[in-house]
Amino acid sequence: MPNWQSVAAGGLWAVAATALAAPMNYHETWDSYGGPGDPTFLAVWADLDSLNRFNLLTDNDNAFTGPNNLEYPGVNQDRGLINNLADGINNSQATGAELYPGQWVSPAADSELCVGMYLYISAPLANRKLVNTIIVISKGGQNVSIPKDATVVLPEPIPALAFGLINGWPDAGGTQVNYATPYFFDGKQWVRINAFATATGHNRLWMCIRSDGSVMLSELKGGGSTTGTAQYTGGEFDTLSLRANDVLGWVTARIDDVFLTGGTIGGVASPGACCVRTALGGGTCSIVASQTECQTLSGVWKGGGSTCGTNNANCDFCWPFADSDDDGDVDLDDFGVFQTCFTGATSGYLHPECRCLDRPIPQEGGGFLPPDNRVDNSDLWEFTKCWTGPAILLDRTSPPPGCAP
Ligand SMILES: [Ca+2]
Ligand SMILES: [Ca+2]
Ligand SMILES: [Ca+2]
Ligand SMILES: [Ca+2]
Repeated sequence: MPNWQSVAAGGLWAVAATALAAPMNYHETWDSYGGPGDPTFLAVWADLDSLNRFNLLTDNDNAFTGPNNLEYPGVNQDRGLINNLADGINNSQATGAELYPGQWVSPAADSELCVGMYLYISAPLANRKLVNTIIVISKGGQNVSIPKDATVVLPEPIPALAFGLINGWPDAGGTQVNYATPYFFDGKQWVRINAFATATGHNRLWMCIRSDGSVMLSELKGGGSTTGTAQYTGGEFDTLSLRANDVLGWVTARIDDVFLTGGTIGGVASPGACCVRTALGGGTCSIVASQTECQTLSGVWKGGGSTCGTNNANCDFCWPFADSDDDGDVDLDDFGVFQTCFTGATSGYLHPECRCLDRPIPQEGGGFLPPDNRVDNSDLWEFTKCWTGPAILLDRTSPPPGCAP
């Protein structure tokens, strides 16, 4: 005979759907900054690994959006900038971007995450081999440097993907031959893109990442795209960075219209209600920091921003009714609970918790009548439809046919 007070909490709770915000729409044109020393500019785009900074160029030539763009000035130096999205992208000019401070973004199956930039290269083809310019999206501030050797393959993927013009590498014979070839960093290595080339003047480079690991790489100015495969597929990107170098210091590169769009936004724990069943029909509700914390309590997460309601009305401590002892399965122990509640044709519950076992009554023509205030053969039939047997977990999100857990 089960003891109502000692029925253990536990079992595998179904994971509630995570509420998703609108897709990311971040767009940096540099135009709102007052000049190279603007504290806002310095704060949003911080120094990268103590590298020299890109210049913030206050002019409006070359068909960039005015009045500013970012310039690699053609010096023999590594230069870079980093935008820690986790600290907020609230200084961008993007409409709505300030809605997502402290977030990360991930590609979603039905919403690819795209990152890109406008890239202007001053040099003619013969000198374009000298400059390297990349955009990096990464997790946890992971850095991707511009290596001296394109053949390096990391043993494990690092949480970063990058795309850009990388031409300052010698071929196997020591000669620099890659005059205009974009490269893609897939998390483990740099992959040469042969499907299209960059041009002197304006280029528009896009990298669109999907949750299945496929990555579309495009140059939209001259036209051309190809598909790559990411070795890092973990998403949760929180950092955007830009790097450039030039092996001789001859080539000016300019960057504008950096964007980050699409994907799935998440990462900031939004407190919500967590319902922990301690016995059939009863339990506790508390506001916890995250879905993860609720799962560690073996509770049912009601979603970010949810509340417990008056007298925990937002919790359904009857669910799933058939697993009365909350051990995940529906077996004879649960049937024992059912027996203690069985009233037959007599109205009224033998214990208050027995209301959980009084189920809606299916009708022949479809539909249900409401529970009838007694636990009888009709309820037994509903119970048996959820039967799994000992130690076989009831899949609460995909229960056995006819079972309404
Ligand atoms: Ca601009
Ligand atoms: Ca059970
Ligand atoms: Ca009934
Ligand atoms: Ca059991």
